[in-house]
Amino acid sequence: MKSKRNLILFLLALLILSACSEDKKENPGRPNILFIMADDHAYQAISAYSDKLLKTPNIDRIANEGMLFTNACVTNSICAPSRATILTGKHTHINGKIDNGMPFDTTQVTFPQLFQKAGYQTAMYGKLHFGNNPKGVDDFMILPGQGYYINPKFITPKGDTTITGYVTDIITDLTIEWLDKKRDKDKPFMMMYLHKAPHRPWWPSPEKFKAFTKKTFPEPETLFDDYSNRGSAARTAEMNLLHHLRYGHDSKIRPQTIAEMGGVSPDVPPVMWDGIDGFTGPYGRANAEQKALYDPVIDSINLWFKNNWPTMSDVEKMRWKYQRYMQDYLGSISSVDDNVGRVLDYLDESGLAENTMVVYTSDQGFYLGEHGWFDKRFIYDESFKTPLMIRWPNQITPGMTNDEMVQNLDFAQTFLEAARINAPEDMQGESLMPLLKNDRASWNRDAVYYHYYEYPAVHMVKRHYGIVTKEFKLVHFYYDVDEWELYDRLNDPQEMKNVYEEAEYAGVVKELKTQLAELRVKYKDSQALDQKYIEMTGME
Ligand code: SGN
Ligand code: CA
Repeated sequence: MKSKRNLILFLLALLILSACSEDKKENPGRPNILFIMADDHAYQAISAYSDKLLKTPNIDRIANEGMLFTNACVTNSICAPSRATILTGKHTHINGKIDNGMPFDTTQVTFPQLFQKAGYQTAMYGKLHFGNNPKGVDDFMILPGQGYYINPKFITPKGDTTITGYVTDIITDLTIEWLDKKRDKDKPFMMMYLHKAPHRPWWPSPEKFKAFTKKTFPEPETLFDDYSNRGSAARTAEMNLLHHLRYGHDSKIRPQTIAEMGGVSPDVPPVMWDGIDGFTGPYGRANAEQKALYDPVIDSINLWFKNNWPTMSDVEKMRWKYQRYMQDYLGSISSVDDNVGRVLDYLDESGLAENTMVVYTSDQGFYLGEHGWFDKRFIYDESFKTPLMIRWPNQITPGMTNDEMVQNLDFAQTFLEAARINAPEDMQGESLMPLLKNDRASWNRDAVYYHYYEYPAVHMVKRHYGIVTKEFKLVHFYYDVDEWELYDRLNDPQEMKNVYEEAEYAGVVKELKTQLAELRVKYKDSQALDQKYIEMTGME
């Protein structure tokens, strides 16, 4: 009798349990969000996209266990404006952060504030780039401005602090500590884990510096681009590896050694070798013990440079600079990958992985020698596109790839919908939720809008706006020139030929111009903004 009753109880319990787990699948408790963003991380340097340059097994896990977006892009390819767009879900002409120099209007609604109001625990660790006290976060430790690679300073709610070590490791230690010990575990969390790396001056940890300076990387096909068949903007930009990469700053050659050698740099005036933020920045901040770890490698580079540089041709110099650039840039990313692995392991060990949406992205893409360039800013693919992958167990089918035109503009609404929090009507993106659920029929965007403003400024990329579809890219460089460019993305993926004037594309130009005008109305952008720019910045 008793055993029969026990059996019934057991079956009942089983029924309830299985109903619960069904419910969890269909309608999980509010998910945690872990938003991971690196600074200037090109998709070309993530093996989930291409393993030509670097293996990133940990970052790849997010794509393999979730969804990889191959056409993700930004609205304005520069650091602080991208972050302002991510936080507000609005284009930069609406949130006011049109370039790195403009202040961010902190009275605006940002998505972390909405999470906080909805009962989430929120935190932000790492590089924000602007503002002292980010709103909507229960805890924060952010780098002031660009921050430092070595022994970084942090702004915290309790005041400033400096932590000894390498920035990528430190931001990760702090993130794991918050997840493990500092947050209220009864609430879901929304954590922004924001790396400084691999931003210029591309400063690897001592171990990665040692390992990566032994490697040689394949050159991009367009390393020696002469910018023919394009407009004047590509020719006048100052981000060419041969001409604009600084010797002391970017190549880890000691400034005093260059001075000793005298006149080795026809392109760059000596004064540029010792900016406070460059070589002398990270190296100058290092203590004796840290310097000793870097010195043997730097000394061998110096020796090689001293013996070889004076007799090298421009082609050889370009090749050498490209290799030095990749060694430092990819070495910096390799630490980001190791540290992302630590956080993913923590999520697994703590049992958090199951109900946590993990996002990996960058504030924009970057040139890794394509068109002879470093840096970003242009609407051309390498800087316009940005890596994006999202893992969300039980919600996203693992291993999916998606090629829809999605933007950093969409992140806020996506995270809000995932957490079932209402998004404000005036956010300008689209929630990516239908795509995450593989419901492509509910997604009907076929073109995105882009607008870059920061000019005249470092790297001298002219102001421009444009429309991009999967097939074409139409761009208007409108300031101090009046030039249009059209690229056929499918037939000319490297964007080597502007076909704007070609008769066979006349129909495409006409159609895209109409669509571009509609987008400018939809997103409330207008040429009058030039006037706003002048008023706001005082620059013509
Ligand atoms: C610095 C860098 C530039 C970079 C801008 C903006 N020069 O000025 O190369 O484009 O930041 O970067 S450096 O010599 O000081 O490193 S952003 O990521 O903040 O937009
Ligand atoms: Ca950046």
